[in-house]
Amino acid sequence: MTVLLNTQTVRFQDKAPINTTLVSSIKSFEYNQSLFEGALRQDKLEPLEIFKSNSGLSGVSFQDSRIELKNPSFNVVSDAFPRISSIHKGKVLGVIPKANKPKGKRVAVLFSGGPAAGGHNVLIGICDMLGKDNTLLGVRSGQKGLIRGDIFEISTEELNERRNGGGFDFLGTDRTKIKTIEQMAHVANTVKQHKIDAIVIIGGDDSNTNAAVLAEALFELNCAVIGVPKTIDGDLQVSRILPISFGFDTATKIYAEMVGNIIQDSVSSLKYWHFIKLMGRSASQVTMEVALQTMPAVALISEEIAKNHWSLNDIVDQITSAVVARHGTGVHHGVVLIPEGVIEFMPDFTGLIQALNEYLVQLAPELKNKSAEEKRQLVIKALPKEARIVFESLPNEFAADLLIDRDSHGNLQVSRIATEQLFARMVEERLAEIQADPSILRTKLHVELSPEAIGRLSVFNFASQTHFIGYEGRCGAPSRFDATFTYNLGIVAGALALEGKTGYMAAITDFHNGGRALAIPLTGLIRSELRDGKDVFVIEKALVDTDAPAFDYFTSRREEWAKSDCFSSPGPRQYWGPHANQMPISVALNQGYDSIYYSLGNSS
Ligand code: FBP
Repeated sequence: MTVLLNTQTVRFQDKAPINTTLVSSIKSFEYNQSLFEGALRQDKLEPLEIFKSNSGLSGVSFQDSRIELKNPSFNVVSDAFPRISSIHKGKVLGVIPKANKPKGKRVAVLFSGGPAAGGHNVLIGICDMLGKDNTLLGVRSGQKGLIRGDIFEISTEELNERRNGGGFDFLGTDRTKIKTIEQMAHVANTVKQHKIDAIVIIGGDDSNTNAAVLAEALFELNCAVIGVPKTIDGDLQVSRILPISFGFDTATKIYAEMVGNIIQDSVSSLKYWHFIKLMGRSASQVTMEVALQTMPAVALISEEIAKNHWSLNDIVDQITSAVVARHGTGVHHGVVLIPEGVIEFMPDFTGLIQALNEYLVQLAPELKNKSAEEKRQLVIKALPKEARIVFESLPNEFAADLLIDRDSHGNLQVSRIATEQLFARMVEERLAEIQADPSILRTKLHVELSPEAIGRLSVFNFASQTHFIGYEGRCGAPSRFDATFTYNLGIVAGALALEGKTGYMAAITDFHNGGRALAIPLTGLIRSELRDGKDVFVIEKALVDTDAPAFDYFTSRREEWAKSDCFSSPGPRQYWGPHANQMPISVALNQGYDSIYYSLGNSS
């Protein structure tokens, strides 16, 4: 017998008139002003003690902090950046208050690269430091806007509407890199036309490298260029002087909330293994932090994979071992965290990706307008033997993912590679192999199971769900940490601009101890790398340090996390209440702090 469910539309016969008071409060949410956002707009931003004065923010001057950066590329960098290098001399600057601020300066600001939470507070920090006697200009659409001269004057009112708000929507952002002489000439024109004294570039490692290039090029025009460290990836860090970039805390808190919810679902539904890829580009900083916050069954760390030369098959075996071991104790669910850039770190893929990067440029005209399969065949023919073997062993859809266009910096767009699906599928296949031949367990996976457990495994129906969590975390409202951090980064950047200090990146450190403002010379961070016989300048990405305390702690706990469901669900980020001042766990561990609560300014 088939039972059909009758459905009906519930009708309000005695429809009440819409309440006008209710309507006006709902309408007030339009244009991004939810109740939550409205409350955030009212929240005060706290400057570090050193910037406080009776009338607005105190002016500051920059002085030698006695911290010196040793750059192994010193000679090459000095030759390429002679003007700014001769001023920087590798010295990190600290700040001291001074009575008066310069007047009449015009400072332009732009966002560059992917969005990160807190960008608007950087603008507020700059604006507050400039005060009424100077002018803040906004550049639309990143460095592209600088080339086009797409610039407008920013008002305090416009900024206040975005206080503590997420996103980069006020100015927009993009990934244009200023590299040609022609582009540089356009920028010089913009500087002259708008009488710009300083440009603040809010960006990641590539954008800050570009900031140094601009600082050198605009030196004669007396236009200072200043960087602000932004990226959710957490790969722009400088040991004790810049523990983290802004945006990382908010993104990892959002991801940790989502992962915590998924783990909670998995221990409730009792049937799925969830494979979750987390954004963060090459470095596994994001995955490490989310793992420390949520304690999943498995978390892959790309840097460890590279260090141990683990191949794709090794990793599949490791995950399968965890699945089998948990199955042996009656647990048929779990969560695997996968860093976005993991494939770049597997030795069998490194050569393939390098070869593909090269051939995709060389073969570009031939590949144009070809179908996916035609492209695959052309690439197979061009690849050297070892890379070809790996490429041909991949499922078709995954191989096609590897052929997508590179970004403007020539990077593989790892966010578009479906590694979470690849791992889920390969673990399923490996389990099927084991079910067909249980001796693999001992010979390949080195797992000993009782005959009874093997019997149960033979009827195990492995079910997986895959997720990619990334864009969800870049534009949320900044966590309390990021809100305060970004405001103060803006203040430092504003002060650097007023003082005409060119080629520096604003930094805040000592999060546990009131905060300390610093200015890092970009020429101390830039390294030269030989690529295709040419010197290329880069700020090296800060990857997960497998000798650092955060990684040590992670490895000391992960077996426990794999065995049992001792997970943690951190919930939404806190804005008010006792735990609003939590900073990233990996930062607290690596910096050697004694608490996970930060104190910046008066916030404690
Ligand atoms: P930035 O390094 O510019 O901050 O960008 C970070 C990031 O969010 C990465 O984690 C991710 O791989 C990439 O941007 C995605 O870029 P896009 O926004 O161009 O899709």
